[in-house]
Amino acid sequence: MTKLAELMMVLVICNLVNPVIAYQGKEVRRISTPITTGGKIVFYSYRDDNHDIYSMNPDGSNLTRLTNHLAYDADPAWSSDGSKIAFVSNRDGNNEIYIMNADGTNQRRVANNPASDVSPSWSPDNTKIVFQSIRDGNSEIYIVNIDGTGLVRLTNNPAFDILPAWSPDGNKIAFQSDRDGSSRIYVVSVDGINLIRLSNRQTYDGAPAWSPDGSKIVFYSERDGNGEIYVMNADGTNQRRLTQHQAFDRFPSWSPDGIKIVFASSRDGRLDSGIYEIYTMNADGTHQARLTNNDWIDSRPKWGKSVKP
Ligand SMILES: [Ca+2]
Ligand SMILES: [Ca+2]
Ligand SMILES: [Ca+2]
Ligand SMILES: [Ca+2]
Repeated sequence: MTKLAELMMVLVICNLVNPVIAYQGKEVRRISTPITTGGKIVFYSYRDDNHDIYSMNPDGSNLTRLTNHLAYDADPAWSSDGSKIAFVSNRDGNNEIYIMNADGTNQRRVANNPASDVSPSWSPDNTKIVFQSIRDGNSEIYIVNIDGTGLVRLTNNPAFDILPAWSPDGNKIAFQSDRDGSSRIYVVSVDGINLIRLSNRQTYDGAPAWSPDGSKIVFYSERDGNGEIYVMNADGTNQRRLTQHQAFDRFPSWSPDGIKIVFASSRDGRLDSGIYEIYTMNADGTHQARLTNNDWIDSRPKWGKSVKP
């Protein structure tokens, strides 16, 4: 066997069993990363009569409780590199944005304001967080540095401006607003200009989430009579339904490789109970599968990247 063939065999075995292997006294690292659906899914759960943040593998295994506090802990959001999670807690008296490591350690408050601050989403460079707050009298979208400095208000409208999502290219924020009557989805530049409305239905649209390449937005809509997950191009064209169930299907989030979408649904026999479970499906709506199964609310799932060692 030639040296090259021997090396190739080592690399193949290395890819199958272990990312790092010794070859002739030197460390050989894998040369390609296999396609996966990414890292863990983070969500909040009301199990044990207490809102807390949990993570699990994309198949529902390895459930891990990340917060363990008597306060309300919810709205988790992965940093773009999968190393940290932003979340909401009222442990210090009212809803604030907090950050923790992916394993739940080092929980710390980003800012402090007597108003309710919720629904964080990270900038792609992980230096800022966009969130919603009622600190100026009604719900508006704000951006803040993760050390709590540099607060900027992005919207200024008496309507409910909520559920912001930072675009993967860093330039835009998608959000939900009822400023034109019914709730619809808008995109605005991070400097607050170039506001564009992406949906024109009179029914309720909301909860936008970007595809990893920024070309599409997945969202929630009640246009067909009950809450379903829809997808559209990032310019608002080609809107189409992904779920079709009489229960509520909401809060979609794309997997980092773009192949799957995680969402919350009240299907499975609890149609009016408001008991949501976490589900995944392929990005075209096929292969819907339940990940959680209990008598408590599990909701607001977000799919994170694998942290590179
Ligand atoms: Ca809690
Ligand atoms: Ca607050
Ligand atoms: Ca507003
Ligand atoms: Ca439905």
